[in-house]
Amino acid sequence: MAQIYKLLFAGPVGAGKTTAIQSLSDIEVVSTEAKASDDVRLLKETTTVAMDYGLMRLANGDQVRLYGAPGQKRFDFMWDILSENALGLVLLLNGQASNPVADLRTYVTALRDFIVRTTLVVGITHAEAAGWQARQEVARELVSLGLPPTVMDTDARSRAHMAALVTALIYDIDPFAGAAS
Ligand SMILES: Nc1nc2c(ncn2[C@@H]2O[C@H](COP(=O)(O)OP(=O)(O)OP(=O)(O)O)[C@@H](O)[C@H]2O)c(=O)[nH]1
Ligand SMILES: [Mg+2]
Repeated sequence: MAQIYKLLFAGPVGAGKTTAIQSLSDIEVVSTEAKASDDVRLLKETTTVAMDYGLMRLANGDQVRLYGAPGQKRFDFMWDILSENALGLVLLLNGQASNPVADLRTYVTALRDFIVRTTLVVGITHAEAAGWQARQEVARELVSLGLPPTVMDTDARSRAHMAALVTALIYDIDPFAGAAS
């Protein structure tokens, strides 16, 4: 029988959550972009204020519902709402940010209950100029947090990269996904 998976994308402002969902979705993405104010203005023109929604249709008929959270801390009440019934978390971290490991800790702390109940993969975005150190440091931190060190260097604009992340997550949730049934 066809499965429906619900996944949450989270991470700091500008990490590429909205971009990732646009790369993956087979339907037009529902977004809530608004003009950024104050400190976020320095980083980007617009920011997600409530959620992104997209849908992937897999070849075997399964559907993956993709929810993107706002990066801004002041919308963190949405993180809990969007994680409800989700089967896993794709955490995107900007590899060129000043401290990706601190960003990892922030999100793992905020979403700890959800992560422990479900599963987590981490994509280092903006990785093309970030080098491998960010990935290595994030992998090390995941181990010390007692979490699986599933972390990849990615570009959120690449459908192939984002599909690799989602596939890793889905196989972790259901090792038989895609098998003939
Ligand atoms: N060079 C590069 N640019 C990227 C990458 N991922 C995203 N971008 C760009 O970064 C910008 C911000 O991406 P968004 O998808 O809006 O970021 P977000 O995580 O949704 O941010 P908020 O909604 O504000 O929290 C966009 O212009 C993207 O095209 C990447 O891996 N490499
Ligand atoms: Mg966004």
